[in-house]
Amino acid sequence: MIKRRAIIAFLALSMVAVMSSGVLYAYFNDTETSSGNSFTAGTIDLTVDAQNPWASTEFTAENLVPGSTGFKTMLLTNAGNSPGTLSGRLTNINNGPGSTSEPEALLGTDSGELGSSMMITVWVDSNSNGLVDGTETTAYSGTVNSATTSWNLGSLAGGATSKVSIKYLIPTSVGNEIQGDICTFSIEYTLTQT
Ligand SMILES: [Ca+2]
Ligand SMILES: [Ca+2]
Ligand SMILES: [Ca+2]
Repeated sequence: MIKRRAIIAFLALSMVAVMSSGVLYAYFNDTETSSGNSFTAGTIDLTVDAQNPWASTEFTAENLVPGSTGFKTMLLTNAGNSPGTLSGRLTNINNGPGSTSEPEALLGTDSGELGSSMMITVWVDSNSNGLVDGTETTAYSGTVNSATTSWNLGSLAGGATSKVSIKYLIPTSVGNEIQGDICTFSIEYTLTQT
C-alpha cells in the first residue's frame, strides 16, 4: 500500500514537471510584426519678416510732435508644422527726459512723459493697410507704457502667416511736457503651442 502511494505521488510530480516545461503541450500560435514605427516631435518656430531670429529694429521715429502718426506691418510666420497661438507685448520700456526745452522747463521737472502720452494700436491687419477695417479687430489700444500686457493675436497654423500692424499716435491733446522726450522699447511676439 505504501509502495503504491509512493508511485502515485511520483507520477503526479512527474506530470507537473512535464506541464511546466511546456514540452508536451504546444498550442497553435501565430505572430504578426509591424516594423518601421517611429515617434517624431512637431515644431513651433516663429519668424518675423522672414527673419529667424528677428533682428530688425521696427521703429526709429524721430522729431515726433502732437498729431504725429505712423504704422508698421510685420509678417509673422509659423515656420514650424504645429499650430500655435500668437501673442505680443512691449518689453524693456524706458522713458527719458531727453532734451528739456524752455517751454517744457516752465512745466516743472522733466521726467520723460512720452511713453505715458503716446498711444499705440495693435491688430492683425489682414489687408496691411494700417486701418482696423473689415473683419479686423483691435488686439491692443492704449499707451506705450501700458502695452506690456499680452496682446492676443489669434491662431497661427503650421506654415501660416499673419500680418500684424502696430500704429502709433501722439494725441493732439498732449502738450509741451513731452518735448525732446525719448521712449525706447522692445517688441516681443510669442507663438505658443495649442
Ligand atoms: Ca524663430
Ligand atoms: Ca486693415
Ligand atoms: Ca524733455
